Amino acid sequence: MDKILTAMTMQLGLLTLLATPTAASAQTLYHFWSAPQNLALEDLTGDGYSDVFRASGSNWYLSESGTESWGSPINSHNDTLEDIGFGDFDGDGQTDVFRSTGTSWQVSWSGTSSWQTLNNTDAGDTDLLGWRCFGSVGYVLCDQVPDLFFEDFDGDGETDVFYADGSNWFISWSGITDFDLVNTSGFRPHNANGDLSLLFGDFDGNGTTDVFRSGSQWKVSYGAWSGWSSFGMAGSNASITQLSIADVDGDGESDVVRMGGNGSRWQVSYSGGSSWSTLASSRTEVVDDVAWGRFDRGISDDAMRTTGGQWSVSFGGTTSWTYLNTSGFRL
Ligand SMILES: [Ca+2]
Ligand SMILES: [Ca+2]
Ligand SMILES: [Ca+2]
Ligand SMILES: [Ca+2]
Repeated sequence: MDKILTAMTMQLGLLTLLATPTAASAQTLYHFWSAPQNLALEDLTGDGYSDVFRASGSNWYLSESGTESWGSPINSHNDTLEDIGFGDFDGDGQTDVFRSTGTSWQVSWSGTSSWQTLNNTDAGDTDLLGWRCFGSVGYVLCDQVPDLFFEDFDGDGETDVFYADGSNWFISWSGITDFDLVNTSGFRPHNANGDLSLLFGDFDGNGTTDVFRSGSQWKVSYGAWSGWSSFGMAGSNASITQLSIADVDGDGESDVVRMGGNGSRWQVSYSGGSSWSTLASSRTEVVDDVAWGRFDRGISDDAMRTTGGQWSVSFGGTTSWTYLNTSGFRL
């Protein structure tokens, strides 16, 4: 996710309370986070196909399986993709929608219910977005970045909530428990400068989500509780922003896909352990141009793109682009 989408300069005002300028004369630049994509691919209906979710600012809409028309709104919430997260917190196979009010976490079951309280503990006090502020000459730069991440770290089929405070990693199991301290690490999904620095995937295929670090030697924290392990992992000089995590061969282990910065092609490192091989040639889309979902009964993740008033899919990221739907709404 790109950290900077909107830049606003604000003089001393209300929002200054959110940051700590390094000097009284320093000007503070705020980069407010906005979702990198305007559509989300989530299985809210629980049939195994990804649905395309859109939030208009007053309503939520769903294109079932990405092939159906939008139809009537599934809900009348005004929360947009900047304000919400996705996970299956009750493990019924239907993705639910999450938000934080700042004092509690709330869930809209399958995206169709009213907001219900999920968590009122100290965990629930944590917000979806946080600030990273750092000094430059004459300026303090503040980037707003996601602070909560939604993955299944114990493999029970219920999505858990991950939070890193710069010293420790915490997980709220199924989003309903208080934060459990699971690891001691200064790494955060976005670092002190607000740059993306961690990704998530299941690289050993045991059903628990692992935490991934890029670099010349990739490293993984299994289940977010183990120390960093480089055993069996490859590495690359590719920027983490050129990497996307998906299971393109459907073996249950997450693969690392490189999009951009290496010619017009996509490359793959299977399970993050093999050296690069070509996944698709003549492929110019970069990470933010695509989203991964499931659009057929195959076992691999499929890439979706939105260009020219049309949605199309590359099955397993390898096939040529195949028509999915006609829509002017873009990722
Ligand atoms: Ca659910
Ligand atoms: Ca879980
Ligand atoms: Ca795992
Ligand atoms: Ca795989």
